[in-house]
Amino acid sequence: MKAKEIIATLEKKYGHEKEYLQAVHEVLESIEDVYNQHPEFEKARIIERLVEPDRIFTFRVTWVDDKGDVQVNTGYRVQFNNAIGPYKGGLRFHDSVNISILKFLGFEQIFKNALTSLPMGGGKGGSDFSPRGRSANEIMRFCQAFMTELWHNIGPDTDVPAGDIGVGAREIGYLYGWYKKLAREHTGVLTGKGLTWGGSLIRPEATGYGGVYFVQHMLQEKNQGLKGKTVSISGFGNVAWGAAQKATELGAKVVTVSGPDGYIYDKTGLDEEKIAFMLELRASGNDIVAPYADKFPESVFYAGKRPWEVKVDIALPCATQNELNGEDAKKLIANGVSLVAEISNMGCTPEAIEAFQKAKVNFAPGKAVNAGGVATSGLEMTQNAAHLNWPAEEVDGKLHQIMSSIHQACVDHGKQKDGYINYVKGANIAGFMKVARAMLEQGVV
Ligand code: 2IT
Repeated sequence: MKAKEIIATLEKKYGHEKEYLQAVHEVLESIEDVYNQHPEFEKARIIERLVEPDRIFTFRVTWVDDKGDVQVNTGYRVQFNNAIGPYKGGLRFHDSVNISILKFLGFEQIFKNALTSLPMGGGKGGSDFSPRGRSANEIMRFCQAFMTELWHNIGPDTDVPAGDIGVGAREIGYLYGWYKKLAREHTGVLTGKGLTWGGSLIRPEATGYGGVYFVQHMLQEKNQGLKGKTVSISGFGNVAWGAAQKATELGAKVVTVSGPDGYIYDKTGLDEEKIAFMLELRASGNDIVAPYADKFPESVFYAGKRPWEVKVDIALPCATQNELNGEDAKKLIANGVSLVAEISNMGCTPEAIEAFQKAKVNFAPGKAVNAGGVATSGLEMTQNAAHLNWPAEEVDGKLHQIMSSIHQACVDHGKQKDGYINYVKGANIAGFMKVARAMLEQGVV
């Protein structure tokens, strides 16, 4: 395989899909050497098959808003690869959603899911509908219209969607209710369900918790710990709050949160009361953060800015793709950052990653760091299939184990001669090898 040639072919075909090309580029660059040591991969055209989704569904979603006006959105499901298990991955509801973003997310999901060691393939879906500013009734009608189109293409052994940006417990509830009505089956077809109807304890906080457990391992590798470290976090959605809570619990000081309106710098650090305030603000349908500074006068709100200009030991992007660019990386490095871990998917641009690696900053990519979310979805699937519920300690214990084994896989495949751990390379190689071998064993399909 020549990574450059494959990328050139994809650029010709999908030149406008920049996030998808970015994600493919990163993986191919990492695995090229290992791939070329396996002529059987080349013979079976593993990489050409892997970069193209198995299939993509696109559908119109029509619904009526509270004013009685008809609204039209586009829905998608990308079934990317099911070599090691049913397609698995979230649904994103946000006005920025397009096919490039969902293909990048679906592609990343293949390797992330492989890293969890659980039997899950890669998929992703969503819509250009944004729940922000919509009433609960509007969201319900949208979810029902969306599921009317999607339901016959998913199933507990076929494709199991979950949440992502804009899809939390409320949306999963509406989607599940409508699936159940259409399929006449109460089955584990979605994850992130409510606790009384098949959901798993720890799933809501799992992405953030898992991310912080991964960071603990990165620190341990250098004989360090989280205690006393200052941490900047971006966002305050499904992912950031779990990260903020766990990092705080383990003795770190989280000094930023952010939203579409700007960021908050709180030099005294988040605590339980502040996290509860942010969760309430979110539950009211707001993802802005400015009210935090009104409530807690020791903090400052910076309108329209991102938190990467703050001097910290650890930076954790938790919001969305490409939210930390080369310039941000330079600022963090100049301010002496020692560890950056993406909890968002592809949170850093290629320029930012290159800058961190050049400066030997301990850096790890989303597909390893945030895999605890989908791993706990996998644990929810196991509980559903066995018709039982595990206690929180059992789920959390398994999550710990999984994050530790992902970290070890990254070290095994990414440790360089000088001792620097290239987690990007490690994660990509470990995830890829598992999927490639499964594809090879299953023949040309
Ligand atoms: O990006 C992700 O891994 C998720 N949004 C979670 C996917 C899942 O199926 O739990």
